[in-house]
Amino acid sequence: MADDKAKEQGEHHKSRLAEEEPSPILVPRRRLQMQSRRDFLLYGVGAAAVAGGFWWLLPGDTHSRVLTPGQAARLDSLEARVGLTGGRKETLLGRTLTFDDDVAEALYSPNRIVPTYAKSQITPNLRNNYGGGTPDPDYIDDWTLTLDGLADGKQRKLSLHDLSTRFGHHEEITRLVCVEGWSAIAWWGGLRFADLLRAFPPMPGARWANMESAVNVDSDGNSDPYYVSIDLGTARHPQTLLATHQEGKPLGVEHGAPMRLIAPMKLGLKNIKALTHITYTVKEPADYWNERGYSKYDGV
Ligand SMILES: Nc1nc2c(c(=O)[nH]1)N[C@H]1C(S)=C(S)[C@@H](COP(=O)(O)O)O[C@H]1N2
Ligand SMILES: [Mo]
Repeated sequence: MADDKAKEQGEHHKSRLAEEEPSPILVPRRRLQMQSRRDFLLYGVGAAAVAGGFWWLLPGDTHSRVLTPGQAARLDSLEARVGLTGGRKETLLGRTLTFDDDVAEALYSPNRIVPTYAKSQITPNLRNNYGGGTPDPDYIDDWTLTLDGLADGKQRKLSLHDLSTRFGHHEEITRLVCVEGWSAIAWWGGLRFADLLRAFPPMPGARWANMESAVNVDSDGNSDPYYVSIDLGTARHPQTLLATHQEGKPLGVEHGAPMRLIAPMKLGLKNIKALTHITYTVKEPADYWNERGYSKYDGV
């Protein structure tokens, strides 16, 4: 099912490329890059942004030929949101502050499968990229995962034992991409976020999972909770794990023991370590790095 979808996306991608042979594609691309708040992030979503930028220069009926109905609908609503119609489309490109995030999100397919790798391709010595300091491992023994924003209105606290006995274990070898300019292939194991969502459904209307690490510390060792959010489509993605293992062993403190998010279709900064709380929300929550000037969509 997911494979078919990926194949279908591939076909669409091909036909889109075929239509994009003409040179005008370069114009919106440069414009998008100039107007981006962070050119280097656009590099990651470049293909989507280029497709999105070129998109508005095509006659309307092309929409239904190169995109899936879902993508076309999301683009239509995006056009409506930023007030783009007919001849004004080109001149208005990029005027919206969150333009790159919006285009990336509109073109995002929740079923796109990211590449996986062989064990021989694993990057040795995965970097510990705690932005502040690595927390004192004392927290691990009493760790629980707290869930809020659930359909039954109750708060749930789950132990590592609850989580690892109740849900199936999945492994994947994927690439972790850091916005600072490095990436690494790493081997993870854990439960699927989708399985947790099925067992403890979010409240009606919820679209986001806000995740927090209450044990995160700054470079002086003082408490500095880390928080990021992902949309529930990304949370339900089959490659999105609540990882408990790395290299076949329980996670070490430096990589987020006892549980971290692995969402390989998102930048490393979304892959929160030492996860302690998940809250489902209707409105998009704030992100630690987004509040400090980075993007919030953060696709790779
Ligand atoms: N709690 C917490 N999670 C975090 C971070 C952090 O500073 N604190 N850094 C993020 C960033 S920027 C990256 S690139 C990845 C790195 O994962 P690693 O340290 O396992 O290589 O963790 C992410 N998760
Ligand atoms: Mo990162």
